[in-house]
Amino acid sequence: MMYQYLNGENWRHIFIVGDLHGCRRMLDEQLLAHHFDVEQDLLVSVGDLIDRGPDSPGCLALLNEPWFRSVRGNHEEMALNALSGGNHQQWMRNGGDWFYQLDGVRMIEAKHALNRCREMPLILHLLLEDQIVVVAHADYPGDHYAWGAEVDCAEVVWSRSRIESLQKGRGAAITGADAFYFGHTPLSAPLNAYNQHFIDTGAVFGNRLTLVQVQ
Ligand SMILES: [Mn+2]
Repeated sequence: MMYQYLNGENWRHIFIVGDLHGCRRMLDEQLLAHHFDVEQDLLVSVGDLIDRGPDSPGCLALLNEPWFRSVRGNHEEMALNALSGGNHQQWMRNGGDWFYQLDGVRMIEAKHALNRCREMPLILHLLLEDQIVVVAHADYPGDHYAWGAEVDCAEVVWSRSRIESLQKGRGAAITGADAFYFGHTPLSAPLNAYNQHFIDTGAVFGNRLTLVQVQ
């Protein structure tokens, strides 16, 4: 599934969180600090739940929570490739080593949890009262967004061309939606330019985990 549609009416507050990379405890602290209520609120992740940090299984467990949604990051993509008999080396070299160090039962559990990542959409379309918010891991390729439009999946989870242009002072709004939230590139502070918000603030590298409230 490439696109998933969410209607904000179903929740009180909606937050978007940057790349978790196994930092479950940091997330729980942030949720407390923001008075997140699992009965009424929704948390949306920009993807990369796993790898590099201390608790990838704890972050994968979020996929079982009714108050949680996530798009697919390149780390989920690498894990799914490896589990389908693809490239184990690529995932291991990029922080997937935690999986290979698990003992038998825990590895089987992790495999089940990782398989749930197959259901993750690449793009989340959030319909809020006064705006359309789009969430994807690395980029929405193209200068116009349209629900259901065919886009290059690899670019959605991997591309850094848009943020690199923005960092050089060359950017432009993406039409067709009001705001776009991306992760993927660790920054010292969120980068907000035009209608784009890059919110991976390198939690796993000892910096901060960014949580943004959009409703
Ligand atoms: Mn990434």
